[in-house]
Amino acid sequence: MISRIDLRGSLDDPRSVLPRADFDVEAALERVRPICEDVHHRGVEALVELTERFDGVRLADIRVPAQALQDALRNLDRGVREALEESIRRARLVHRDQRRTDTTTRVVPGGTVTERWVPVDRVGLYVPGGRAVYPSSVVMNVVPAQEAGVPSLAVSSPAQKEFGGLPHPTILAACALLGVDEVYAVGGAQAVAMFAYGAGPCRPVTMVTGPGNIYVAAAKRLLKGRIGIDSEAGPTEIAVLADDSADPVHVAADLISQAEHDPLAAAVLVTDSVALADAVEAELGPQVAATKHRERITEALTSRQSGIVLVDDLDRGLEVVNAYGAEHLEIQTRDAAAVAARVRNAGAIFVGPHAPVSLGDYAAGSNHVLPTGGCACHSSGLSVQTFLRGIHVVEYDERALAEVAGHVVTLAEAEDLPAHGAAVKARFNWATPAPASQ
Ligand code: HSO
Ligand code: ZN
Repeated sequence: MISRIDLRGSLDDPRSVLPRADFDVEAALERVRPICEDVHHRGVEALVELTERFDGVRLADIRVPAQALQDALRNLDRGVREALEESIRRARLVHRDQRRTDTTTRVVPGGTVTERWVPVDRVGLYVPGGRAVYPSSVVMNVVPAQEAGVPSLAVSSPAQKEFGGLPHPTILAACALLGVDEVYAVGGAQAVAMFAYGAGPCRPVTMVTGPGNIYVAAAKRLLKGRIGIDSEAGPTEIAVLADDSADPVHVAADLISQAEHDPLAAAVLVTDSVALADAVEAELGPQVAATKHRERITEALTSRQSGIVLVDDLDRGLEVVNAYGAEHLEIQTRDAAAVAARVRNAGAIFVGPHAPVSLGDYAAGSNHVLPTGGCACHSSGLSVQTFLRGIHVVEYDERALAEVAGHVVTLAEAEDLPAHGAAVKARFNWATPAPASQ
C-alpha cells in the first residue's frame, strides 16, 4: 500500500524524490481577501453573517460568556481534566525555562547596548473546530504566550451548531483551565481578520498564532505585517529514521499515529534495512485495519507524500531526513542520541524507542506547534521566543560618542547621507558644510 522509494546506489538530491502534499495557500488568498475586507469594514455584523454562512449558526454575541467557560470546565470528564492539567504542568516547566534574560554589552567605557526582551502586547490564538478539535493545541499555544508574559490573550474557535453556537466544550474547558477568559465563537479566515482589525468587543491584537485549515493559513499570509504570525501550519508530517534495531510494530504505529490527522498528512520511513522496511509494511496493513480512522489514514499513507525510503546506510539516511526537514522526526536506531545530534533540520526530534511523537503531541512538555512543509529548514516551533521581541537599548555618554563620532561621519558620507553625520557633529559643534550652491 505505501510506496517505496529506493535510493540505494543513488546520489540524487533527495528533495526531488520526497514529494509533499499540495497545500497551495496562494490559491486560497483570493477567496479569503473579500472575507477579510468585509470584517475590516463591517466588523461584528460581517462576523455574524459569515458565521451563519459557514457554520450555520446565527450568533447573538460573538464573545463566549464567562458562565459558558465555567460550565464547560465543570462538565469536563475527570480523566481528561487530569491529563490536561499534567500536560499544562509539563509544558509550563519547559517553556518557563525558555524565558530570556536581558543582556547588556559594554561596547566601550560609557557605551552599552542592552537587549531587552519584551512580550508582544496582545495575542489572538486561533483554535480550529471541525475534524480537528484539539484542546492540546490550546495548551501548546497559550502556555508559551503566558510564560512569555503576554499581558492580553484571546482565543477564537468556530461556533458549533450542535453546541448551541458555542465553540467545542473541551476547547472552552481548556481555556478555563488555562485561565483564558476572553474567547470568541468565530472560525476560519474571519477569525484572523477579527483579531487583526478588531471588531465589537474584540480589540485588535498584535500577533495571531495557532493552526487551522488552508483559509486560516491564507488569512494569516494576507494580514501578516499588520499582525505578526507564527507559521502557516500545513498538514502534519512524521519521518522515522530507523535501522534494523527498530521495532517494526512501534514504527508502524508511529507512522499511523500522525497519518490519523489528515488525508494530506505525510508519513515517511527512512531506513537502511530492507528487513525492517518489509516488517513495517507488513505491520501497517493490520494496524490500519484495526484503527478507527482507517479511511483517512489509508489515504495519507498511500498518497504521494508518504513512503518508505531505502538508503545504503545511516549517513545517507541523515542526508535524506536533513533534506526533508520533517515537522516530527523520530530516531529509532542504535546510538539514537548520537544520530539525533547529527540532525540539522527538523521541527522536533524524538530520540530512541520510548519517545513516540504522540508523547510530544500531548505530554512531553515540548511544543507541538511545529514547522511543516520543509519550513523546519529555516524556522522553529512555537516557544516563548515566538512572543518576545528583543529591543536594543543604546546608551552612550558624551565621551563614548566622541570616540566613535569620526567613524559615523565617515560612513554617513560614504553613503551620501550627510545629515546623518551632521546629527553627530551637532553635538560637538563641528562645522557642518553648507550645501553646494546650485
Ligand atoms: N501532531 C499534531 C498535534 C496534535 N496531535 C494535536 C494530536 N493533537 C501536530 O504537531
Ligand atoms: Zn498528532
